[in-house]
Amino acid sequence: MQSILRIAIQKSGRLFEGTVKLLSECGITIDSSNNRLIFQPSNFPCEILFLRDDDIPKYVEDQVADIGIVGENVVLEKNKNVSIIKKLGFARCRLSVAIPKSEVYSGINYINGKRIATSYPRIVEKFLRDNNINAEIHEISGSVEIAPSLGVAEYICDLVSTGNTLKLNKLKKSFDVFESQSALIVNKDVENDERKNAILQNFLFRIDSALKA
Ligand code: PRT
Ligand code: ZN
Repeated sequence: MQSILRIAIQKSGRLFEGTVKLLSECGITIDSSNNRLIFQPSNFPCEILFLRDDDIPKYVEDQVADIGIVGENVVLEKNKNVSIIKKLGFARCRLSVAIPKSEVYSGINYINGKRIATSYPRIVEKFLRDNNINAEIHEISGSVEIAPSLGVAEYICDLVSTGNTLKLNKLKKSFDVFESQSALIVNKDVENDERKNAILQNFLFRIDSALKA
């Protein structure tokens, strides 16, 4: 049987365009036009799985996919048994704590005793622990920016790229918790499969050339 490498990528969203561009620069042409969940490119021995980004670390851990392309923020938050083998440079953002525009920020202890709304409870909890800050985490899965105006939390911790969303919600950044970019994750057993590993090494070589160009 012919070996193929299973690559999990985001089906649609902020990682999609950068992922397809990188794969194309690696000589892997993707046709996602007909809404398939699995696609086999004709020009590389791989299979592309289109998934929600949140599910990618688990799929890679469970060996449903051998490797995946996802944000470091999701890798850290999901805490699955996978390793980041390469940072890919696109979808850069920061996980930042933001406060109402009208407040005067005075250092990270400013958030002591407050409620922080976030979709990244694990990362934020670790940050609070490491910095001896006693704040309450209020987990929400989306539209985190409206939490302060709804009164469910004083502050938020969310991904920021341009800062426009914060501005629109009358918030401002106080400090960064984590810097993120897209990354290639692998299942630790891939290297034990000689044929898959050979395809992975070929893929990594192509990625390096693409990132250098
Ligand atoms: O459907 P699926 O679950 O796959 O996608 P998703 O909606 O969970 O994620 P998506 O597509 O929004 O983001 C995928 C990944 O892109 C994230 O996990 C990050 O690694 C990365 N990324 C880069 C961002 C941003 N920049 C970003 N700005 N993810 C989200 N945002 C959001 C942020 O949450 C906030 O609502 O954009 C808003 C802020 O943007 P600015 O430009 O106004 O600051
Ligand atoms: Zn998601």
